[in-house]
Amino acid sequence: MRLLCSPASPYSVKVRLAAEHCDLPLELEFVDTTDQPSGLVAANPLGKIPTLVLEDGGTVYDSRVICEYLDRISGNLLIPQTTEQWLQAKRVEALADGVADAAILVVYEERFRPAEKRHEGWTDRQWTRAVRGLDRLEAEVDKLPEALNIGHFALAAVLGWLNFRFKGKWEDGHPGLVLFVEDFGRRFAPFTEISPRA
Ligand SMILES: N[C@@H](CCC(=O)N[C@@H](CS)C(=O)NCC(=O)O)C(=O)O
Repeated sequence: MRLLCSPASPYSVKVRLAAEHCDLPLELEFVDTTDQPSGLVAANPLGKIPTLVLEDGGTVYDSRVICEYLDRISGNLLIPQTTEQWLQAKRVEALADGVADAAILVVYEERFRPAEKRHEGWTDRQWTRAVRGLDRLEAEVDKLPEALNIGHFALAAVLGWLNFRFKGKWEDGHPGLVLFVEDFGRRFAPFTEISPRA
């Protein structure tokens, strides 16, 4: 299986951690989405990463669907099956992805919009949303089970990405999350190599 991805992308990192956990090897193809390369758009009309290309040429996106696919083919190594634990893991994943969705818009505003066209109210709104998500994750982090699941991987991916893009800006009021991401490489060694980077 080939994963179109980027070393900086939080959603790509989530999928790579999940695949490591399931012991499913992925061939990585790093893609720069800026120019919407034709190979990416052919695989995923949305032009987004991560996108998984299967042996038979079939494609899987977005990151949540890819993780569900990895869970299915690994015999449910990622997603708990009891309703209560499933709900907790999927809520943490949705919150972590939602924090990334909001904060990435702040990055894109600066990257893609000329300074005179930027709208501070818009980026403030996104950042406030991201912080509200982090506040809720801070309340949830100690309740996560010992056995790693998709919630842990989504959380580690977004916090690693915040450390990469927003160091010094997200930690206040989130000591439990700071501890979680500092400690995650000891709990799950591949994180040290895979955590978001340029
Ligand atoms: N909901 C998607 C989000 C994917 C996403 O936004 N990926 C970013 C990179 S981190 C991307 O491809 N951006 C390119 C663009 O928006 O043009 C997922 O979970 O996979």
